Amino acid sequence: MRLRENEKDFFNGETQRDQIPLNPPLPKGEARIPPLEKGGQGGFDPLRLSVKIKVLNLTKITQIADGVRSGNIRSLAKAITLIESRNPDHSTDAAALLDNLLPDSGNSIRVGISGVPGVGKSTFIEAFGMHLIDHGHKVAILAVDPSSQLSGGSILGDKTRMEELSREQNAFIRPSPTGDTLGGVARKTRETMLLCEAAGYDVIIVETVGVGQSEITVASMVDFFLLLQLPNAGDELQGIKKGVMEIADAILINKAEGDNRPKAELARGQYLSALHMVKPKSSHWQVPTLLCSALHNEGIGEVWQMICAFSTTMKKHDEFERKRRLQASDWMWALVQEDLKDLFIRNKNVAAMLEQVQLGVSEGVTSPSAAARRLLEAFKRH
Ligand SMILES: Nc1nc2c(ncn2[C@@H]2O[C@H](COP(=O)(O)OP(=O)(O)OP(=O)(O)O)[C@@H](O)[C@H]2O)c(=O)[nH]1
Ligand SMILES: [Mg+2]
Repeated sequence: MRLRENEKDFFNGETQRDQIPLNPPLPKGEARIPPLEKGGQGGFDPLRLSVKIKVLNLTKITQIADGVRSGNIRSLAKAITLIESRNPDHSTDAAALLDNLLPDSGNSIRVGISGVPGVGKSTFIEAFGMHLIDHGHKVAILAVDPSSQLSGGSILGDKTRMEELSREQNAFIRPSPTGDTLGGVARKTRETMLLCEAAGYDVIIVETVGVGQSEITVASMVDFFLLLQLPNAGDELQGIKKGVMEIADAILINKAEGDNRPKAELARGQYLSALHMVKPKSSHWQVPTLLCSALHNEGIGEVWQMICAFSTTMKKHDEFERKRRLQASDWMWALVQEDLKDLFIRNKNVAAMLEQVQLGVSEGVTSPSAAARRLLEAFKRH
């Protein structure tokens, strides 16, 4: 793994001077349980469990956290860079920073937005974001971009389609981080979301392309999931996946202007009847289908009103916080799973036999269950 320039030494050589040992050295071979993060948002590297001693640049962390809390953009950008860093030496600092800011996070509505390429996500976010800013909100736009795994860069959060918004002081647009796995990308986005909340952004938009697992991942980190669709639903409802209908809190048909309007109305009817077949996520929320034209700035205010109505209803029935608590604990388990797998693969007993065992399974010589047992035995021996 090659580290980016800013991942090498986050504190530009000041680390040595300000280092404050947090913990006394451990007896050889003993592991220390890292500090528990309220809300289980992850951030520490389990591979470091066996590392003898943790040093933390507390002064710097406190400075950055204070800067974030006061809404300073440079501090926020610095905090995100630290969170996104792939340098294992930064993971303890990143976790400490998150811990510091966690009590100030959460005061927002988190909105996930998805839809196929070209449906108008960027155009909608530009119009929607401007509407929110006009109404006194501070908006952060983040992205979970599955393609960034391949391209190493972001195609989302593109500032060209969000020209006006990107010039706004009360808007913060952060392109998708790069990562080796979707889980890795989502982990950073989720943590960045908490930083933005601590910085005073009260509407967090998480955008993703409607491809595969990324929608499910985004839905698992937001309060409200909005699915953008095109007006020409047709018989097959654009091949819309049932799974996606199940996670949507609303369907928004974009480009519903001019000649497209009747088609959009027709599509709305089709979605409404399709939605009847889907088990509702909450007995207090009937998933609505709305029409808008992001390009012509029509129907945008209605979307915000609907999200506010959702938030009020969910809070009234105590579902808002309950969902967040569930999401946080699911997230913790997802991180545990991911990190355990990592730990497993890197275990030297496992690594020594992995290739051979895997070959045995693929050639039908060893059964998967026997292979799994052998690997786990080897792991436990360590
Ligand atoms: N007629 C019409 N065109 C729109 C509307 N919204 C977006 N478009 C156009 O549709 C095209 C795609 O819009 P984008 O906002 O880039 O779509 P996107 O979903 O962000 O696309 P990707 O970033 O590729 O996933 C652009 O040419 C927009 O101008 C709308 O409400 N009406
Ligand atoms: Mg776009």
